[in-house]
Amino acid sequence: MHKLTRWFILAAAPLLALAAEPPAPTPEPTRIVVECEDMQGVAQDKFGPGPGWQVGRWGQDLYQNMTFGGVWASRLRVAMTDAGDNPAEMAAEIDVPVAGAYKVWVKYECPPFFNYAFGVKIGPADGKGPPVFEKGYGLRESPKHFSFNNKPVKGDLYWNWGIDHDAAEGYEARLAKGRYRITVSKSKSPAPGGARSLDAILITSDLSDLSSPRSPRYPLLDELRRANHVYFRFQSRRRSAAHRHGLEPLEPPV
Ligand SMILES: [Ca+2]
Repeated sequence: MHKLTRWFILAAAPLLALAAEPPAPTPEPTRIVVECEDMQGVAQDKFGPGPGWQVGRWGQDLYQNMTFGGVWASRLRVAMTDAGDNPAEMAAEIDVPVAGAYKVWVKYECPPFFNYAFGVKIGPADGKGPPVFEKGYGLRESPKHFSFNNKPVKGDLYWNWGIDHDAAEGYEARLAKGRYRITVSKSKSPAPGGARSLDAILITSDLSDLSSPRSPRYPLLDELRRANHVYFRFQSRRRSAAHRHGLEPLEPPV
């Protein structure tokens, strides 16, 4: 082989190797998920809306069960409370792995023409220090990401084929690395107010205007899937006496 050709091959080889490498994957955002039905303060033995926070069961308690067949609820459960403004809180502790700007999304049922006011507060888990995030959610005029929309919508959203009222509302927060306590409380709804039905909270470093920017058809659900928080629900095959006598419907198979 000619000396010059051999020199060219040797010199070009590293460049060819570089060119063949696949592009670096886009880094995934940090996603912190809290399922509302799992928060401390949710009465696990009470169902539907009550004065405190209780469990809402997919297929039985949610607004959407009463209006049409399409219902999207992460883990088939929500946290519910009635339309009142008595003090009632639920809380969870979270770890923020990296300091930065985050968006605090809450997905909840939002049928038109009502307010569903609640507050979200994030503060140090040890209680030493003021909240770093405090915001009111659930008002009609607040922009939200509704199903079948690819941009935030203010006001009420009504479908003539049924009331689809899945919505996510989110606000930015600046969080340092550390452990926090996130608290959700009932707050006074301007009239008319409706019972609250909260599915999940996502704290994400993706600051998009949409809660599920890679698949905006349904609020938040695609991001919850990408967060990949493994979930199992076990069901006993033994029927309780209430089931045998038809006093309590069986839950759908999962
Ligand atoms: Ca849920």
